Amino acid sequence: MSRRFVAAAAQLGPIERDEPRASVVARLLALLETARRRDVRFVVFPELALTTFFPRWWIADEAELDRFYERAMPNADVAPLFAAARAGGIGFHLGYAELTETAAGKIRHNTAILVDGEGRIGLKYRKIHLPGHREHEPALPFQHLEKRYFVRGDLGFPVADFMGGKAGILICNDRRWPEAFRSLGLQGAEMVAVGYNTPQHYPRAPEHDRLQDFHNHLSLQAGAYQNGTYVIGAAKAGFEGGCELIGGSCVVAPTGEILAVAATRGDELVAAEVDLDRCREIKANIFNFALHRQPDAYGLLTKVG
Ligand code: CDV
Repeated sequence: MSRRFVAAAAQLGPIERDEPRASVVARLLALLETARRRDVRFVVFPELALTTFFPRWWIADEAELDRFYERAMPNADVAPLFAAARAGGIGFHLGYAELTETAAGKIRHNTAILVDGEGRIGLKYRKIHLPGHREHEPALPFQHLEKRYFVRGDLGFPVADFMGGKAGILICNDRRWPEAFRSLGLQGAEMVAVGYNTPQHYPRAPEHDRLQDFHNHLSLQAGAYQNGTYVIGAAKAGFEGGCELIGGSCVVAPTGEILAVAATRGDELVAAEVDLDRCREIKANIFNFALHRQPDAYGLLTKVG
């Protein structure tokens, strides 16, 4: 498989709380069709791409909460997406809420997968950095209950052979943590998919509202450059459930340069050519880990407590 192809972030505009899966999947299919027409081989959909960003609401009714989770992947709702990707030979990244039934009860993860052009799941990741809070905080303009609705991912930061190179996944808040990106970089990642739902307004530090787009690109670009990898960041954007989400979906080169960026906060395909061999420009030089890293001096990074 060629290591040179067109990749794209498939930004989504708002998904309202009552929007049925079938309608969301139809939107994903429309983006996939645009990708096919533009000869795109790999498409990155956002974090929790099948539903609204439900952690913004306190949901006391368990049946109502369960409605936002997938119990199997693929399943009947997303089967048309897998079929279209297979028909077009297009790989994709999909974020979704995952529910696993165990003898001990329900386990909930914020999950994302990479699916190859033949419709096979090649990598699964469960979000490790879960932001927000566990309890209802009615004084806030909206909740961020990821710490309540998900448990920490238990799959580490895996990388897989994918699309002729090595690929990994981070989910939203993970992108702000250099250790998360470096964990993928240390395994040779050449392409990292990052889906996100980032509110424009951060109630605990509103002075940073004007910086949300800057901090998004700062994190994605630094992660790309410091690890010599392409990064494809896909937002859920726009006014969703009364909350404004940033856009800025982009494709970032291993040099840290943004190759393409969204012009809207709606459904939009943001495509750029990637050449995975270009990762070597960074990996073999300024960030040649074997030659220049000093891990024995970094003990504090893994000290617990
Ligand atoms: N979905 C997220 O992880 N959102 C966080 C917000 C809450 C700060 C983010 O890091 O963008």
